[in-house]
Amino acid sequence: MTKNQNVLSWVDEMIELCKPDKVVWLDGSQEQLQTLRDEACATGEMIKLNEEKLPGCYLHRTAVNDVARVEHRTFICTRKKEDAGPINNWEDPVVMYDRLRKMYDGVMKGRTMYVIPYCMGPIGSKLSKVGVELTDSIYVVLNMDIMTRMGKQALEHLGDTSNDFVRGLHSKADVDEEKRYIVHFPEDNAIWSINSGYGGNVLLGKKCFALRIASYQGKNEGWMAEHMLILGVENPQGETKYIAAAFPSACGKTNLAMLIPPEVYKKQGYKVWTVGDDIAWMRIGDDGRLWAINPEAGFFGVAPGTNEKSNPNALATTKRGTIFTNVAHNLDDNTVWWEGLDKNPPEHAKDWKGNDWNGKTSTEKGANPNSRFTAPAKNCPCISDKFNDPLGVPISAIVFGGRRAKTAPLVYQSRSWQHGVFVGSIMASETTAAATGAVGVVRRDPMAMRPFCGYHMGDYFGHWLEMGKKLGNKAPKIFNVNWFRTDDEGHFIWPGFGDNMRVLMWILARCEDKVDAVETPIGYEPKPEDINIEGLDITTDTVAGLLDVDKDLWREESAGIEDFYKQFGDRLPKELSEELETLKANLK
Ligand code: SAT
Ligand code: MN
Repeated sequence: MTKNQNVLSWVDEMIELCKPDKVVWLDGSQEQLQTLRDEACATGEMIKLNEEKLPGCYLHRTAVNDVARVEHRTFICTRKKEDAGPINNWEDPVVMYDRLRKMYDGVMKGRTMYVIPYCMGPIGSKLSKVGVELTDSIYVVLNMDIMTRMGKQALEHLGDTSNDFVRGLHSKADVDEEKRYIVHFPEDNAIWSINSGYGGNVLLGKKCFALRIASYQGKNEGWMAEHMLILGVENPQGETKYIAAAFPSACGKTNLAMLIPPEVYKKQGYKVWTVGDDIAWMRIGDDGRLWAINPEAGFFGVAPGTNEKSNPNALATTKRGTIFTNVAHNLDDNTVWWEGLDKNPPEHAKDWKGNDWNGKTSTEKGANPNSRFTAPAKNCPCISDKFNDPLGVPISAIVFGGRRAKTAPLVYQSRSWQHGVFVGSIMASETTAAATGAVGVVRRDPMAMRPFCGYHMGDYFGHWLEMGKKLGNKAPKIFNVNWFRTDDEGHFIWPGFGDNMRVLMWILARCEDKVDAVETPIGYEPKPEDINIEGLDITTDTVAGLLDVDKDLWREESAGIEDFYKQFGDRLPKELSEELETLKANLK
């Protein structure tokens, strides 16, 4: 399928190591994929769902011990320890290769090795990059088919001589969590993953390549790989402005990316278009502005809570050609169900573990809280017509956000790019089910990249500052939002979902200099009356409350930031310490 010797000799080397019985190169053809789907159904790896109700859809269950990313078993193996930074797990690459080689030795005996060439980003785009994943899992092959542009086209994009591709090796091995490793060798363009079958650990194009390896490449090559959705807001005159927004996993990126405008905006003719829901690759274009592509071709979205009201576009996207993972299986009509889909759980069902489950009487959950759908972007009713554009889209605003019950206001704007980098660097959020570990604990998650930055986080902040210098006055404006403030009873105050557009409208008005702001100790905020609440049953006073900056809480916050910053030592850019000093002074 290719004459590229770099690819061929590396695949040969890995065959020699893993010793598969058979090797199959994925060409991307429907015939080949259908053969694999049929085979996965025959072995029980996947279940074919109701062809009338969910055409081309399948259900898969992972091992019970294998339902989320494993941050404590994820490594960045740079030659020098300090290059991985204080937040990443590190091991000497020589030691790690040695340890892993022993584990991969003969691991595919009796199995087939699938060779998946794939392209992250539109075929033919200068922003796109190629990877090759070797795996012994058909589930991985079929997910990669949805999430990337895969097959022959990717090898054609790479060409016959290039060596610029990411070498990904994956084996489920025994799915032994004690021996699970998700390992990145950024200096070798390589990812080795073993003993998992869960999405973020094994779909190597996604977090492993498109964030960890790509963030490292971006630093060296002068571009950015970010954990961001990309959406376009089209005004009634037909002009579209694009926003990139970073939120930690399972904090609503997919919902924001696909939002349905509230009636006030819909009736005026506003529309929202989705470019991406998880990852943005951004470069400075010939015009000096920041341009972004979504490197992925599908959505790997959280199923629970997705419904006709919260995200009708995502729901529509999952109606065909979708793989569901760890949701409940409705045996009456061979469809799927998850908590928050509707108020009518099936009585005759299997839960995500495959046990008999009655949704009406059981106290157990039917779907795992981190159950997922893998759905083709082209199914999405609001997919942007720029989705496949090799140039990407120009970004007007960058938005950071997290899940914070108090502290962070509904929205504020940074005073400058430098201050914006500070705002991103101090992001904090309550943890979710997307990674193993306790849920609901506040942790610092700079730019939502804490689990995904492939090098020293201090250098990463430095790279952001560099990009700002290059962008100059063409830099996007930077904002922070928080949809998750709660009242004394713990209820969310802001309605969220589609109504978040009301905040995006203020953000875009700021980018176009069409609305004033008030200066606060933490940055610029809207006047409460400038957030449009027409049609909502909250008042301007509620908005004022949501915008309130509690100086005591922020003084605690700045102490927390100071602590957090300490670990970066002299690799923390001095600009950020200056910003922290300014914040402390403003709070006096
Ligand atoms: O599991 S993934 O890492 O692919 C999804 C996420 O956690 O954002
Ligand atoms: Mn994500």
